[in-house]
Amino acid sequence: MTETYRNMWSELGLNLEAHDGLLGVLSDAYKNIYLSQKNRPEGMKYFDFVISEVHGLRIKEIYQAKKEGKKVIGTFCVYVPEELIIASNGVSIGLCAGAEVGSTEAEKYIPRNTCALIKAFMGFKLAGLCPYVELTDLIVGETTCDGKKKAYEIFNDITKKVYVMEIPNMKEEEGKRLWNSEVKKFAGKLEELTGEKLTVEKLKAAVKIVNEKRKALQRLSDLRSYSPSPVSGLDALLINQVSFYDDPIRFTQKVHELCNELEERVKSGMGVTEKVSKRILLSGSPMAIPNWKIHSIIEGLGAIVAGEEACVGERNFRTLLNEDFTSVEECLNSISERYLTMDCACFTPNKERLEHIKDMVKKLNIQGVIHYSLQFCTPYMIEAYKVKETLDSIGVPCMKIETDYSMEDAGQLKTRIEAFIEMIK
Ligand code: BJ8
Repeated sequence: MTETYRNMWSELGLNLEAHDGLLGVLSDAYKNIYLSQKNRPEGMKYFDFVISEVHGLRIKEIYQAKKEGKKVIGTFCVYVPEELIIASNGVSIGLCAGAEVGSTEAEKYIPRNTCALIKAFMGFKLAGLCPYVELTDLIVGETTCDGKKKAYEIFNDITKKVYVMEIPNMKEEEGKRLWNSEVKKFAGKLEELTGEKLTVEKLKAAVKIVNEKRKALQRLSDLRSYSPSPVSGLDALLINQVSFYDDPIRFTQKVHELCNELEERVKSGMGVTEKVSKRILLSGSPMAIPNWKIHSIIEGLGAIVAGEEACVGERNFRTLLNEDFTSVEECLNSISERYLTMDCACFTPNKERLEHIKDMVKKLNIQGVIHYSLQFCTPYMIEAYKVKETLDSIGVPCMKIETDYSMEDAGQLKTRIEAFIEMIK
């Protein structure tokens, strides 16, 4: 990949030497963690290809779209309505990063004890490693956690293209009104940026595209409820990560192709693991690509991750958007309602999340929950208490871990997770 795309990366202003290093590390990690898995479905070949071209072909496609006049909108949060970006003829790209590279650069601007996800998105940009950031015309931030909202101020000084949506902390009437007006303001911002007037037809087409993507991910999630699971948690996590930057129509088709194969596996009782594998739900902070750390530890110990109660997971596709609107206003109202059904720990109170976790435990036949917080991610670290309390009340074992993107604690985590898995009945 390196030679073919060198000119493009150079045009985008990447630090070629550091970027070569990053691709080398990514490719080695992928071989060790993904390609070494046994009995993978054929349908995963497409996603392997996507990863092998993560800074190649997909960047070329987006670059081409941009040359043809499309605007590229980068996002960091599942509260940013993708439908509006697509309806404005834009390309929506998730910019969260899940690797430690660039942290030293980031720490020149933000404290060392900031969550790894924030350090990574700052670090990727500052170290000249992210072609996606360079392609964006607008970067949409949001007032979720304190770390993100303050980091966006600095990120805007660096990139000059950050727009922030105000997300309420509570879901009372005032909060709903605020969010509704933020959705409308964002729609106006997109119209101004792209020169595309939003119409009912454009919105209907965009809502359908995003709903179809959600339905495909829901289908994949349902198939993971079987034991033995027809697909590994690692592979399902990868698909969810890819959902944030692949072309949505092609992605949906490829997920369905994979699901057709998984259904055949289920019919014949074929799984990626033996029937006895213990079934784990991972719940908590988002796992941005290429953060595969906890899944690889759990599955390396012979258990299976059967679901992710997270933004890179169920939170992103749990709820569809109502398609029966007849005006732009109605559509924007539906968008604002749908997005507020999500249950990020940044909200208070956040009882829905506890109910959703119980639902997932039941639907996916979960035997134990690992609550995962990125270090310094206060909302999830604190909400872990209520998650554990809820799971204790229904007799489901729950273990809390706090970690970051480094592998320094991998040995210690492995020991703790192994003991947890052994203790699960
Ligand atoms: S909806 S989880 S994507 S805000 S940056 S909260 S890890 S300390 S990403 Fe998030 Fe939207 Fe919520 Fe989901 Fe913690 Fe880090 Fe903050 Fe983070």
